[in-house]
Amino acid sequence: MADQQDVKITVHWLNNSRGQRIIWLLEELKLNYEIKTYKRDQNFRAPPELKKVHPLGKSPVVSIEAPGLGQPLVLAESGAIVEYLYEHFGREHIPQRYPESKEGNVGAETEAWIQYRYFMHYAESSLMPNLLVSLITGSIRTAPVPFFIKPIAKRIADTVDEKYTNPEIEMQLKYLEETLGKPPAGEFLCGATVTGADVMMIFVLEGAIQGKRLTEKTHPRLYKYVRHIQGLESYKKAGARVAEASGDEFVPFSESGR
Ligand SMILES: N[C@@H](CCC(=O)N[C@@H](CS)C(=O)NCC(=O)O)C(=O)O
Repeated sequence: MADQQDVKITVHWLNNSRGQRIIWLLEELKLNYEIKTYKRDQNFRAPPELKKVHPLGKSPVVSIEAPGLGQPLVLAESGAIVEYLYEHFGREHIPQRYPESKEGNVGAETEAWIQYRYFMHYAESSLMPNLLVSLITGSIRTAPVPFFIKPIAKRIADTVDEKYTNPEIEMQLKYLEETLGKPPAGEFLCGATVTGADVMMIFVLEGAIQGKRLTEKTHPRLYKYVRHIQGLESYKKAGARVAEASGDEFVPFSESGR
């Protein structure tokens, strides 16, 4: 495993974004890093400068400078960044994949590793898209359209939510609530320590709290889990670092109002 000496990590962080995942992870791994901040415009989009770092102009993006590299290595997509950082600087925090003497056997993977791999992908591929649909239907309802269009727009948004978004989000949160209540989950999703699965899931669950889909009453385990993570020293330090870098008070995504 690499130690960080001579490796410079820069996180391109956008306010109210998945970029916070990476800052939390870097604090968990106790790595040194710099933050370059970007501010969303009035349409909640990233500013064009982010496209100079990566063509899609999304956050998070991480650039890594290391001896022997002519150009910084630019990594995008939070799951890919999380995996890269763990593989180089935190391999011991990835759940063990195989039990002793079963190395490489199909189906012999540990429950913790299977859960870890699953949630690394699930966060962005299954839960997040539904919260995004919910955001879109919400903005259709409040769109500045002529008054005679408003009831039609509302009807379309309500139908999408009734037929798809609401039951889908409810089903997934119920599943997560149950998953957190049994092994291999423990204090965290894959057991007793933070893994990439938690790093990926926290932002999405914070989004569900913000959208009032997840409350202490409806999903007590999930709610407690989010608040527990938000109380960790590493999470608080991550908040303090972005506050310092951005000049704005850090507000967790769950309470950010957007
Ligand atoms: N699946 C990507 C999503 C990246 C993404 O969409 N980031 C949002 C912030 S959470 C963004 O940059 N939005 C601004 C924009 O698209 O203009 C990831 O996990 O990194």
